[in-house]
Amino acid sequence: MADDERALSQLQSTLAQRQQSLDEIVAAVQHLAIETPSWGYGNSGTRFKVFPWPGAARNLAEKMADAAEVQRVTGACPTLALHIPWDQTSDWAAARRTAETLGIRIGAINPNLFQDDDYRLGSLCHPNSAIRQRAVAHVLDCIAIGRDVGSDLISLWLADGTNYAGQDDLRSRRHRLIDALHIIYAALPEHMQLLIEYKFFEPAFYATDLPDWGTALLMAQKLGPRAQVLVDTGHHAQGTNIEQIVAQLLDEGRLGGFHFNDRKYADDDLIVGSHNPYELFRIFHEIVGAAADGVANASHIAYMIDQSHNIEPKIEAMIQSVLNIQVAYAKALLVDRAALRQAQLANDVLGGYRILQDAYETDVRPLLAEVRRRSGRPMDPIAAFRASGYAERIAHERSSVTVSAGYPDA
Ligand code: PSV
Ligand code: MN
Repeated sequence: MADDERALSQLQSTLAQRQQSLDEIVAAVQHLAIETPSWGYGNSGTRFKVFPWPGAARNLAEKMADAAEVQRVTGACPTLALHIPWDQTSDWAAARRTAETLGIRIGAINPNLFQDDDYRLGSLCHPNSAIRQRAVAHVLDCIAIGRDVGSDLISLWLADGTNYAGQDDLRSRRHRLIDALHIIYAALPEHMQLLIEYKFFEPAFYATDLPDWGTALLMAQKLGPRAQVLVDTGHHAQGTNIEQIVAQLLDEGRLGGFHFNDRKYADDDLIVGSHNPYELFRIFHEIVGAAADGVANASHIAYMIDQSHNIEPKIEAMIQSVLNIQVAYAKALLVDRAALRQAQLANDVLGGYRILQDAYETDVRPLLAEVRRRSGRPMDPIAAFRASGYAERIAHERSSVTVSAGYPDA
């Protein structure tokens, strides 16, 4: 018996003793869909320097091709998020067909309300109504794009805020935001959801208009059930307990989705799970626990990656994020929930902690190998990507023609 098979059958008997099913866990990981961002395939960087990556995608077609490659080796990334106007195109029906031909679909549409000169003092919260109207019109255009491409998600993040106390009236800005969101929500087709993303600072350094999950939740509650909160894991102050936010939003039925990435300091947008894999595990533990308790919201979450790389190879970094997410999710699925409940009921402070540790410390590589075997995907997606020659091919092909990158920093 090979090592992986032996480890898997050992795990299977451990799980059976606890009335957990290996097949169900494998199936759950197989069904975890993770959306990748178009902007993660193009050249990006910091305000100091953008290092061009050989073969980095320069337009929507190339981003779709790269996303399809990630889907090919992982089987976990069937959709691609777009940012408009970075990914603007004149023929959305054709873009939709191209995606489908490549074996993927277009996912969340992200209206870009932070790039134009007009938005220096904000977009939906700008003091001038003409600029607010322009910003609303852009979101309405994005809703129309969503309809054309068959997407059911508008993902809204605002850079709006102020840099100095007294610069603008905080409550007036809030009222402008509420008014604009009402217009946007009213324009959503039945099947579409509005995800509201928050971030505590940057680019605004004094008061961001959507700074935290509480504000985003209040907005969602004012709008209606199809307005949901999006948690970007890089958008909190250091030390914030993100999994507790996740638990609260699940309980309110308002956890719309995630932008996964990791950070050491601020909104670093690094590979998911690269710095704090335990936090990612704890987040999934809350979701898996809520699902086990029958919380409906837990099975309607849009899992998305939002990362952009400075020095990393783009596609490999994306695949690595997907693999790290699968590891954290698989470990969360292994938590012995019946024993955990017992420990909690018995006020056994460290008992509960040890049950989580036991799952976290389990080597899930044989389990994930089984997921890949059953899904017909390569055992080692990064090795498969490297062996495919795709990176070399695009580096060659994409160096021969110059095309606009559709990314602000490029
Ligand atoms: C803002 O920092 C953010 O997280 C939003 O989701 C934007 O759409 C994205 O990054 C742009 O890279
Ligand atoms: Mn984000």
